[in-house]
Amino acid sequence: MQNYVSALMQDVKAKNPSEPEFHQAVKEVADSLVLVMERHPEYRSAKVLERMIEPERVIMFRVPWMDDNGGVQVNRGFRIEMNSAIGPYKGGLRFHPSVNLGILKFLAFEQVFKNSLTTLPLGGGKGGSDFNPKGRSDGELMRFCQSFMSELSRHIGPNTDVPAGDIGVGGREIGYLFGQYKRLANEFTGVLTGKGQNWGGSRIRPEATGYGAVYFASEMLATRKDDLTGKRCLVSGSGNVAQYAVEKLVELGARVISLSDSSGFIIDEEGFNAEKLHFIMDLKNVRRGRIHEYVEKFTDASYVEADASLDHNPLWKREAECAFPCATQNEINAQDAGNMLKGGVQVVCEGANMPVTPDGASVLLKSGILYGPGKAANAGGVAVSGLEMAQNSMRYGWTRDEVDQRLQMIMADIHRSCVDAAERFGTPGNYVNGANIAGFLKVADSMLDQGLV
Ligand code: NDP
Ligand code: 2IT
Repeated sequence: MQNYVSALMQDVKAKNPSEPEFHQAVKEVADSLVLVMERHPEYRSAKVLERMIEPERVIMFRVPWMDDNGGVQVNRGFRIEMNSAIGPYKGGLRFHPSVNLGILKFLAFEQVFKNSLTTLPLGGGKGGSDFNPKGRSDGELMRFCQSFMSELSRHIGPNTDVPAGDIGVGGREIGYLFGQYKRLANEFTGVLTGKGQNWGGSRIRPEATGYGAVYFASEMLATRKDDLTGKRCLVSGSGNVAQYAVEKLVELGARVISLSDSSGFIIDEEGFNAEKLHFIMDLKNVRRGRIHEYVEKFTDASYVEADASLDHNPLWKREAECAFPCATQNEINAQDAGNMLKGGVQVVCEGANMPVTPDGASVLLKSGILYGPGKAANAGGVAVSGLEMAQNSMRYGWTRDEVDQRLQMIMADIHRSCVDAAERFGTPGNYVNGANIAGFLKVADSMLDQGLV
């Protein structure tokens, strides 16, 4: 069966050159599915995985817009409609200069499995642009979003494809995108999630990814009769996911000592509290500043600038019991993973998508610590997006408590599915295999039911 994986990977690399992140995401899933394919020849003969690797549709488009100086700017826009076997395409939009086809295909592929795990009827997709929002004025952002949506609007719809936020796309951007969609389509529908509270957004959606990751970590710890109280935690990133992971960790009595951005990381040995987090949220979301500004206000904390010449990130050398990578893909390599273990880490819970390299993941898996992969651990965000869609369909909104309860139930269900699937397919305790297998089976069976489409 290893031959099946290597033949598949050869084909993936030949057909999708220069897309290393996509190859990486496919390889991880294919490796997890070896035993599934052995036990279920019907998936092989129907070429289910081969079909899942091929997006149902890829949309690429020009995004022209005018900057504040009257200069013409041209960016590239994308939407990958990966799989609609179990529901409309669903997944975020990323605005970051590193965005390209391969990165969005990796994210769309991951999204298919993640969305399947949520228990909700959500297909998988992802999109975005190589547009860099940093340093752009509100006006520039709005004009970019309007131009982006002018094209995207013809491809999406509340029963077809429902985008949301990701890196560089938060409430402000969703607002501009929604406004333009509504104007073009002349209808008010739940075509995007992560909307503002006043115009159809679900309560807890901004918090959901970070909170969900913490709920997932609690579930993992509970299997060892442990919890987060008093645990020293490292968190990377300082955006949407990181901020609400910290909020929930602090609420549950953990001591969170770090945050980062692409320029460096801060360490606050005392741990964050509500006042410090309020400062961080204002800094990042309102003033749109950099994380190093934290140490100017809280002078006991320290800042370490990122050093690209190092083969490791010193953040992950800090002593801690839990790590929540919440920045971006491949931020933890094998050396970082080894350093984490030396520093006492017992839990790695991925708020970001694919933050650990394959070599790093194999170090973590061999160690026997609790390692929750992003497609399970960060599924709370898209799950509450699914709940936002349900509320929009009903033209009704649930309370904060109702949404939070559902989120907690969903994260517990995802955790149970991963544990069960890992056990059934011979690798108990391996959440990576469990998430890939459980996510795959639901989509694969639906594809078999629906014939060759
Ligand atoms: P934000 O844009 O709010 O924040 C991103 C954070 O990550 C920033 O601190 C940013 O720093 C840092 N970062 C981004 N790119 C890089 C890079 N190339 N190198 C180092 N640091 C980087 O994004 P989110 O918090 O929404 O997303 C974070 C991660 O979580 C992503 O992997 C995303 O795919 C994933 N995710 C997000 C969900 C959501 O609901 N938003 C749901 C599930 C997963 P800087 O400001 O310097 O760029
Ligand atoms: O990676 C992700 O799951 C997201 N960016 C959230 C997607 C969504 O549709 O809410």
